Parts: sequence; structure tokens; C-alpha cells
Amino acid sequence: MPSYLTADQVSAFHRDGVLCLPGFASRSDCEGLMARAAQLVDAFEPARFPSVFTTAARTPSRDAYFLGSGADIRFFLEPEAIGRDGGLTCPKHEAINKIGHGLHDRDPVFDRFSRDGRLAALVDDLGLAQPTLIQSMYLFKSPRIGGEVACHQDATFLATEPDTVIGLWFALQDATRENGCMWALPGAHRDGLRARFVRTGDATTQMRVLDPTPYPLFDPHRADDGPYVPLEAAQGTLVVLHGLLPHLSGANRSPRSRHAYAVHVLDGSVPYAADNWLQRPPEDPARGF
Ligand SMILES: O=C(O)CCC(=O)C(=O)O
Repeated sequence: MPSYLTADQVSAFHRDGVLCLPGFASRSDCEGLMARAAQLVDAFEPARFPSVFTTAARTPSRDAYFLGSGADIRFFLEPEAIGRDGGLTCPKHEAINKIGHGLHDRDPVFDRFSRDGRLAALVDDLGLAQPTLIQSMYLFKSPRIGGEVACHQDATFLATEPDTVIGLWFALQDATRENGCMWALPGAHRDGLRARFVRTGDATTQMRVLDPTPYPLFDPHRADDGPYVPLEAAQGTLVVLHGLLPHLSGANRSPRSRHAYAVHVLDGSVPYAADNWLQRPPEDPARGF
């Protein structure tokens, strides 16, 4: 397969654990995904899922809704969008934190975008022998209530042995410090896996800590003092993340949304942990490009 990345870009990815590719997606691609997500939200009726959405707390039905989302299109609300009476505190389009985790397989618009030949070439350049699209997420980061994403490694949620997961994160709108861009610890992907999020039963999960060293504190008001580096990204930028790279995003308290789409790809030729939270049914396995 012809390369997509230059040798310098491949070395930079292995050195830093992150690579930003401005202009990867066109404005019309980004707007097409945003329009499609808006249609999906139009058709979604939170009132049909009272046991899932009437509380911000974890319950068995919320866990089951999450655990069954790997091959489906499901909606996850911002905790701040659920009022004490269980109703929404803001318009539905702003109340959603993300849609996950099978958009790339269940929706034709996201399927087409996710299976772009340039992405197949890119992950081939990064060494995946049998690329497999394992999950996708549409991230809203809505104005004022878009919640923070705590520092994590994607391999915590999608472990293979050895680690092979790669995050492909697309800025559908400009992502800035003000509206909650991602921040990362470049080079820290070499420090190993810190935790694993595993299934402990049909409908229960647990975070298993492997390395208790805490991540450096992220203070959004003093973030420029380091050690996190902002991944500000103009609309259309692709941010490629190594599965072991610690990254986070701040809350969005600004009046501007920060929509993004992410696909996670791993090497299907190496063992996928049987206790990863995301398990596809044998009759509907995760597929490649
Ligand atoms: O979009 C964000 O704020 C975080 C996304 C993320 O952590 C991921 O795609 O792995």
C-alpha cells in the first residue's frame, strides 16, 4: 500500500505519541458529519430511556446501556444536563456529551468517512498489520456544559497484548483552549499502561490500577505552566494519538461548541483482551477498512 505519512511524521509519532495533521478533512466533510449527527440527535428521544437518563448516577441500566453500545448508536448525556426531576436542563442538542460507539459500522455517513483509504494507509505506516476499527465516538463538548475528560490512555479501555490501539481524532470545529481542546503529555506513551477498565460480569465494570502514580494535576487556569501541551486544532485537523499517550480535555465553559469525531483502530492480528468492556458479538465482529 502506498504511504500516507512521511518518514519524519512516522518518527515524530513514535517520539511524541501524537501527530497533528491540519487540513486532513475538508470543511464539507466536517459539516456533513455535523449535519448527520444533528439528524441522529433529532431522532433520539431521551424520554424513552427513563431508567438510563433520569439520574446522573451510575445504575445497572445505565451500565447495561453503555456496555451494549459497542455495536450500536447510543447517546450519553452531560451529567449537568439532567435536572433533579430527571428532565433536561437545556435543549436536547446541547445536552448530549457523546454518541457511541458503533457509528462507523451502523451509520453510512460515518462508515464512509471512517473507512477513507488515506486512514488505511496512515495506520499501515504506523505498523498495524491487520487494522480493525473497534470503536467510534461523536463528541459534542457543548457550550457552557461540555464536561472535562480526565487524563487517560486509550489502551486502558481497549487493551491488546502488545498494545496496538491508535486514536484518530478529527476536529469538526476549531478546538481551542477556550472551548476545551485536548492536552497531552508528549513522550509519556513510553511509560507503560497505568490502568485497565475491565468487565467484571455481564453488566459490571471496574477500573484496575496497574501503576498508582498520579498524573500531574491539570489546572485549566494555569495550564500554560505545563507539563501538559495543548492540542489546539483547527477544523479539519486529524490528531493521531498513540494508545498509551496520556491525554485529557478541559471543560467547555465558553459559548462555542467543540464538535469532534474519533475512531479507534487496533491490530486484529494480536490478542484482544477478553475482559475489555467493548466486546462484539461473534456474528458481528469488528471489521477493517
Ligand atoms: O475529545 C475529547 O475531549 C477527548 C477525546 C478522547 O479522549 C479520545 O478520543 O480518546
